[in-house]
Amino acid sequence: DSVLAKGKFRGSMLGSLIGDCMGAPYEGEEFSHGLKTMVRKYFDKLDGPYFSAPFKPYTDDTAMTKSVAKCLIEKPTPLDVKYLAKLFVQEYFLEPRRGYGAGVVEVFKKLRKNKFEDLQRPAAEQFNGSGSYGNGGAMRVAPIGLFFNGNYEAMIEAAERCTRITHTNSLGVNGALLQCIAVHQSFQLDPKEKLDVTKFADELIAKMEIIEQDQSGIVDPNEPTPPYKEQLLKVKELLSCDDPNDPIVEEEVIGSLGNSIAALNSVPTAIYCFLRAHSEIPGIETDNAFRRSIQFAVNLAGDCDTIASMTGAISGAYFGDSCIGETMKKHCEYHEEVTQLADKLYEASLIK
Ligand code: F2R
Ligand code: MG
Ligand code: MG
Ligand code: MG
Repeated sequence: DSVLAKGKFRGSMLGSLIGDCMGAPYEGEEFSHGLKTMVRKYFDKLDGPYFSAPFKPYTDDTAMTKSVAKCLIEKPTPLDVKYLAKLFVQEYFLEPRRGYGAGVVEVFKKLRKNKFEDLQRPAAEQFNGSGSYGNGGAMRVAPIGLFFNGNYEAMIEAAERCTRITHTNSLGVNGALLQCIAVHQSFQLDPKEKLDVTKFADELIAKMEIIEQDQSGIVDPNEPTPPYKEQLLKVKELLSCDDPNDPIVEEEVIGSLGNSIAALNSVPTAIYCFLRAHSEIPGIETDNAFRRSIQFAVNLAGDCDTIASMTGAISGAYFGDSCIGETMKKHCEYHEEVTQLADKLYEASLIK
């Protein structure tokens, strides 16, 4: 049991690192069949024997995830948001060229200027006061989904407080909550039992229904379906109509769910990649469902470092680290440190 849990912490943390490193070279590209072929060659090579090559560098996704894990390890509960904000800012000014979002840098500068006395205002002022709806909250949330297993309420509260340091738009916040819940659900499942993908999606829908209702107050039957619930219904729809003779292709996923930096158009996409990879995908020759999920996410292009990173976090929390190919792992910058962080996070989660 503890071996399984420890492997799941490593799997999820390494999965998010690998997705980031593997997707980063293609971030911002448009989907094309040429790109998909390039991605296939790249994954095939990294599934073979070890060869020496420069590291694939990680980006802001991993830089911020590291800080969240560090904060939970050093100052377990309740989440110390002031300390976490300092870690984010410190990390940014140490290595500003990790591909951070264009807006979030403003938050870091304001936090540093106000000496972390006001943690709320800088994020709230973003985008003329509407707050960021980017996926920056979701991309770093996995450690929280792992750490708080067994305490759902505390997990949701910590994920929301972690996100609000930089993102206050309800789409940015709820996207982070959805990603956190997906990691948490995966963590709790036994990878030896066959995954019921419809049930997994239904459980996410039920939880998001409560979260999205809380904000709008009373439910009016004439109200439109709330945004995340609507996206998750599309995830189910895509999963259910996947006919092996006419498989769902990348263009359909991009057209239906999206592949952008908006949390609404990337978190449900990552969940789809994880669930879809439980069956074979044409053009991805592997028996390894973990690899399949990340490769499919990278194929989507667009914000594929982040979508693949979020997919890897969910997949790794389900399968554990035993599913991760050694060569692929060893080509990612910081993989040893991430393994150590995952182990420390696991230890901290036992004594919280
Ligand atoms: N920033 C990137 N990729 C761009 C290119 C990087 C390049 N490779 C390089 O090296 O320079 N990737 C990273 O950013 C995403 C996470 O972003 P985050 O943390 O959410 O940042 P931000 O700035 O808050 O939001 C991102 C953009 O979304 C738009 N946006 C958000 N809310 C908005 C609103 N209310 N109104 C209008 N626009 C809004 C803005 O364009 C923001 O800049 C990840 O992909 C990560 O990998
Ligand atoms: Mg990035
Ligand atoms: Mg089709
Ligand atoms: Mg990205």
